[in-house]
Amino acid sequence: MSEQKIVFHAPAAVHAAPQTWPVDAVAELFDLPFNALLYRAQQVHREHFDAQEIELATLLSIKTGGCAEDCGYCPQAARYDTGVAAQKMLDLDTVLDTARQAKAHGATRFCMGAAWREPKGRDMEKVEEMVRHVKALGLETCATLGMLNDDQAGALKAAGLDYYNHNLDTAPEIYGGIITTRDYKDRLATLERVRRADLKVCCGGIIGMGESRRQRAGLIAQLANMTPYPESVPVNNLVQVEGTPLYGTEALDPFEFVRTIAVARITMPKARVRLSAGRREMGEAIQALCFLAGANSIFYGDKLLTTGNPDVEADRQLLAKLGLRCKPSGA
Ligand code: SAM
Ligand code: DTB
Ligand code: SF4
Repeated sequence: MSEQKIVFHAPAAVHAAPQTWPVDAVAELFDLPFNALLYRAQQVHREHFDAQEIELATLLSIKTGGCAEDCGYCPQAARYDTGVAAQKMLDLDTVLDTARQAKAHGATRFCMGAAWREPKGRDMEKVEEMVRHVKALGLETCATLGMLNDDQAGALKAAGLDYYNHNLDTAPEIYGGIITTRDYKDRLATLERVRRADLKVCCGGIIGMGESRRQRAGLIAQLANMTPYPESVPVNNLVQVEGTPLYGTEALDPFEFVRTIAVARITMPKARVRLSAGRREMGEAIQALCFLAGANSIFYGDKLLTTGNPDVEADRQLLAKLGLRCKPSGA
């Protein structure tokens, strides 16, 4: 019998970047029985972290309100009537006083947020100065200022910035229904520039915006398939603010939020998974489940950017009740 030459035609997908986590595989994790999912998340968590240690990150809004973007969840968008007044940028002393207090209360990371689509030249100099001084206090620095170009990312790195926060927010297929003034690929491009500047990436999203479980899996898959995946993953539960388009969205079952944390932990084993916005509305029991599911960071301080957060004393008591310790500085 003559030898037959068999030619294999590889499907197009074979040539695409390898996907560590196809959406189907992430969706299968979401569908596990709750206890099985939490057990698996706990195993992964304990392989990579001290499960009793929680990172405390304090947020400060250095430039509040008056934003030109149309993010449907955001109280700082100028076009929505939310009662958030536009303010000018905080001065250096105010930022440093807040950072010193945060450090005195045990925070190890300080994140400065601005309600901008992107920073302008004159803003950058001020932010760089803030970063330099906050870093000199011995805190890890993080900033979230909107889209960045390469020069801006490089300048922030040179000033001593450790992390840049820029969220994907949701699954690509529903993004356009939530934000129209910039698109998903703009976000991915900024994240690439952040990586190129050798900054660590803090990137996550918001749960509870009316998305399906499949779409939550889609967001986690996007994050987990970034190479490398983000060092820090904030998982926010939508804080519904009157006047924003997403106000009145049907509230998410809290167990679904816990599941999202567990799936983030399993798919991004070494990331700091932050139980972010929405803790005040969650109650202690759900927060405790989030820690069990592998969350090991929280926003710490009485305020997020414009909305409330549990107060410092309540958080200290919660951590003490659960036998959790704050991550020491430099660890
Ligand atoms: N303006 C910059 C930007 O959008 O990139 C930085 C600040 S912006 C407020 C940072 C992130 O906060 C958003 O990407 C979103 O994930 C989160 N966020 C804003 N409003 C929220 C809300 N009501 N509930 C939960 N998370 C929210
Ligand atoms: C993130 O993922 N969540 C934080 C931080 N990064 C900047 C912001 C939460 C904002 C919640 C609504 C507010 O307080 O305005
Ligand atoms: Fe502006 Fe950021 Fe709020 Fe969007 S999330 S409206 S860009 S402050």
